[in-house]
Amino acid sequence: MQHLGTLEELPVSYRSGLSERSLVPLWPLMRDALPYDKPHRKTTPHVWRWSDVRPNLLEAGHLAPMEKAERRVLILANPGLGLDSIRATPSIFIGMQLILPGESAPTHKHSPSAVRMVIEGQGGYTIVQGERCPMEKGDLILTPSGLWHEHGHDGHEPVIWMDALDLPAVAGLEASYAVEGNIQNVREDLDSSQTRYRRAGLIPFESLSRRKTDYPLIRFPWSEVKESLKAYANVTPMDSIVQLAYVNPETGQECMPVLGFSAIMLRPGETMRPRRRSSSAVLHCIEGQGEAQIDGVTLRFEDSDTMAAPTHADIEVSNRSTSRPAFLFQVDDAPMQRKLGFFEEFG
Ligand code: 1HN
Repeated sequence: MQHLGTLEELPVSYRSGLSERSLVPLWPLMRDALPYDKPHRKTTPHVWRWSDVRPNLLEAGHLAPMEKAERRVLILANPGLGLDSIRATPSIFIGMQLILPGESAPTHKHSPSAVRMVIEGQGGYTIVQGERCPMEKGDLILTPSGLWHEHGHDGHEPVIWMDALDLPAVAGLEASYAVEGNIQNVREDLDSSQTRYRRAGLIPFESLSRRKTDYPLIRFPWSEVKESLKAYANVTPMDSIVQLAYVNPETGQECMPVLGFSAIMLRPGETMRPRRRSSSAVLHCIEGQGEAQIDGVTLRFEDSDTMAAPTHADIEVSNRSTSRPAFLFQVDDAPMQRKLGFFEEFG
């Protein structure tokens, strides 16, 4: 292996001359910038337990009135990246959001893209660009870059969901900003998952001859996803992973540009060993319990717990129940890595 020169080997006067001119020699930094074989990763395998998150979020309901919060969110900050960096992984922002009966969160739009995965409570809704999306447990609702969105709550108990955003990637490019908006006019018809895109494999005929819309389908109801996973599991051998990707029904490609979303079913007693990937990921347990091994770290999880996996991680996830399936929601940054040309799968 090549031995590269260090900063200390350079004359002090040369180094200070460089600094004064905002110049930096690469060769002492070369192995930091390009480590051999695997990236240096600060992100640590981590689990945020619902039993820790939930009471603190409910307390925020008393401490932070909506007028003072805009969005009442607790951020899942990866300890390896530091609390200030407000990232679950290098590219994924995860927050847990609480909205109380009668409250609303004002209309805005922003350059980062977001999704919501509903965790508990009934009567919540999100309006995305005039489309009213009911929020039931396990529903996935997209609020892509540049689309107006606001939240409301007609029910009687607290509603909580998980927000996943590509904020770290967008903010890293100094491109993150928001615009305030007015209350939206809501279209009368049901959301597109119940009307135009009621069933996989069927799309409005006229969309064959017009330019593809970026976000034809905004809401993916969990009832449909869960049934689809169970049906798929029936024809999938035990050594294969039962995993469905949330895609744009018109293009068949990932439904958002930066982050990818998928749902996994682990049958009773099943262990999945996905190939090692260059992408980082967040795994959220919608239902069930089990144990994950992420780069050798054992993380036990149950309902509504959320885990972070670094890039290039070795991952194994087991359903520890012998009678009930476990359902996981996965967020990863593979779509961005594919577009940038460096996504890899190993082994
Ligand atoms: C945001 O706009 C929402 O619209 C949720 O509900 C979480 C986290 C960071 C930045 C913007 C929302 C967010 C956010």
